[in-house]
Amino acid sequence: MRFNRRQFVTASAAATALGTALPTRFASGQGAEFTYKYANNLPPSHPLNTRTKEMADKVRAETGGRVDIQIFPASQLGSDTDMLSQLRSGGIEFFTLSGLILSTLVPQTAINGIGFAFSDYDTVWKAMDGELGAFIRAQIGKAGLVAMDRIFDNGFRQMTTSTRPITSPDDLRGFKMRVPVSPLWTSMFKAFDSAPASINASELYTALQTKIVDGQENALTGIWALKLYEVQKYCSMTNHMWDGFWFLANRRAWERLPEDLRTIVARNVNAAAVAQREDLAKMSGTVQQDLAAKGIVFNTPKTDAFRDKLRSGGFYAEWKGKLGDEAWSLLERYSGKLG
Ligand code: X2X
Repeated sequence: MRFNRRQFVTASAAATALGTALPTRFASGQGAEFTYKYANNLPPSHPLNTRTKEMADKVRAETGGRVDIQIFPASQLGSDTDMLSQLRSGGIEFFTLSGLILSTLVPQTAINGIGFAFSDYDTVWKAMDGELGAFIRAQIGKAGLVAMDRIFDNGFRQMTTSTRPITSPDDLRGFKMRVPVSPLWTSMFKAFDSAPASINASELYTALQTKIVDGQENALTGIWALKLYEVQKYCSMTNHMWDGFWFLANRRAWERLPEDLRTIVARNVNAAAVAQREDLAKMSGTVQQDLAAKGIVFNTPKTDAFRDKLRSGGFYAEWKGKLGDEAWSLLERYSGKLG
């Protein structure tokens, strides 16, 4: 069939009129105007996933079904390294990633992981919801990605092993420690004189099970969700760094959303982050007992010696140089003087 121009214009006007008259569709996937993939590295049971699932439901309802966010948890779409590439190319539209791992692309996003910079959550949220977080998000923006305002909690990190408790930095000498793929993590565990191996979360359980490494470090909620108690015996409460997940969007995908839809997504993502932080705070009261019940043996080493080791090894001086004076003084505004 061939249309002349006049008929074509009439036909499309009719289609548009028909389109607006159609009933709102809530069905998942089909029918949504924007079907976006959101991927992450944690199991569905982790509050990061329960809260973002709620977020996706609210976004679907509030946009009248126009935005459908489909969640792919547990590294289903690949490792963090793979997912970061997919986010950049637009293969996935949303991704939550540790700032330390994102630093392979945007170096200054590692800053919140500087050893012993934060001593409590009050300071963490002041910094990350304040000027330090704003500075980091601006750096992310320059790399073609968009970071939502509120960072999700990944927690204060503790060290676990299958061999013996870590009681002092001496126990880390030569120790085969898994670290996520990130220059800061590697540098920190080198400063402890251990033998760090960069392994993505998707390979972590197997790496511990097959003894490629003897230990790893993660927050208690992560150790719980990833079932690392099945392949680890000891947990040493070092609180050596705090880490969070930035909720990232591919910029082109983000800008394809009309502004009113962007507002709905951003508001719900930020609300999910705040709720997820509260979930982790609540879990912190019970997760240690839960892990102990699974056979994990806890100890609480004095952390001064770990911090001294980083200081004497030049770790703080090195990272001040790498991150730059502006970033460093922003961090110290919250952490107090480091190094
Ligand atoms: O890979 C990890 O250890 C994890 C799950 O904590 C992060 O995403 C940084």
